[in-house]
Amino acid sequence: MKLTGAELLHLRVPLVAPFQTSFSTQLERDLLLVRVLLDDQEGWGECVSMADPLYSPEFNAAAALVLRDFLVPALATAGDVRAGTVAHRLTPFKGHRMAKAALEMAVLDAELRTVGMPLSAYLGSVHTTVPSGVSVGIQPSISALLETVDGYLDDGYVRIKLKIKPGWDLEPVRAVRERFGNIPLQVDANTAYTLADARHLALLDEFGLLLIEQPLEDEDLTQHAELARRVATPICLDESITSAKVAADAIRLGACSVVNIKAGRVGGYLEARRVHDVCAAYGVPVWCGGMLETGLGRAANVALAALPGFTLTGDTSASGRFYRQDIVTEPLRIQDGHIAVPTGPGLGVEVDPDALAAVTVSREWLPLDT
Ligand code: OSB
Ligand code: MG
Repeated sequence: MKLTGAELLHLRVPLVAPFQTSFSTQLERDLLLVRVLLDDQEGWGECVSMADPLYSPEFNAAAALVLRDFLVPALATAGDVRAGTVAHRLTPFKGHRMAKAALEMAVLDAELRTVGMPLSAYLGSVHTTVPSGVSVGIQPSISALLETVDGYLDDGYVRIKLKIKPGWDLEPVRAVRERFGNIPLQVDANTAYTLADARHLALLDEFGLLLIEQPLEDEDLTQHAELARRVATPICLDESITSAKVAADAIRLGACSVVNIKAGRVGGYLEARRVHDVCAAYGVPVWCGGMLETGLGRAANVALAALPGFTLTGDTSASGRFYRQDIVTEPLRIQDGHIAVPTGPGLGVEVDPDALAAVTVSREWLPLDT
């Protein structure tokens, strides 16, 4: 198929409540979407980068630039464009995995719609629903935290993840354990600690957490391996895992015993499947992370999370966890603690033009021959 059009959309979507992590407090999702036309069949991609380079080196303005100046022109001159070869076409350009992932996702959506195949079937998914976990931001107080967690448990979420940072770690975990007992519970530090904190992090061991996610910096694989020897709680990597190769290295080094897979972080859903395959070969459980996606990215994540190696509950929450008004016509809903895997062709969800217009800051057609 031929790339006959590509459009970038910049959105600002209000969040239902502020989302605080060790690296930022967000009140809205500043978001980049990619819309492609392949032989005039539309496809949508969602870029997981944020407005600022605080979670990853990528950020929205840079992703827009690299898509406009390099990635989209490379596909436009490639002749036949197929999802399975997009990553190969973009290999000459270093890094920028989130931007590449968004473009590949849009091509996947368009291609699968032309053949009537759901993304889940293309990826090899084996489940029709996936369990739904929720990521709970850092709260202004312990009482606010307990109230927030209580609300999510009421909604039916089957696993709680608490964001932690130095000064907000033992106390919130203890409070949640004391109040809610032995619920499936894990924590995410988003690189906020150093190896010097090993003894402190080992104090989390008594709480029986499922895992500690990304305690140290992205590039600290050896230090994570050292930390893993000093704490009993399993170490899970998020930011560090940028490809299937890095996942293999991290596992071989003993840097992690669990992997969080985010398609955007590794360059797309096809590389995400390879990360899943590598982890499965090593017997390492994986789960699907989230990046405050709208229904588009959420639908694709749920399809990915339905692969057989996703044996841990992911941050695959309902649209309503972050957004009062999603941009898709059928927002993803939690039912009995699970989210249904979309069954329609491509992403299996449709953009609601009015809802999209209400949060769109700008749209730009990209030149295809520069
Ligand atoms: O580290 O998993 C993370 C959100 C933005 C950036 C990084 C992370 C997160 C989350 C929320 O934890 C995941 C979600 O539910 O979308
Ligand atoms: Mg994380």
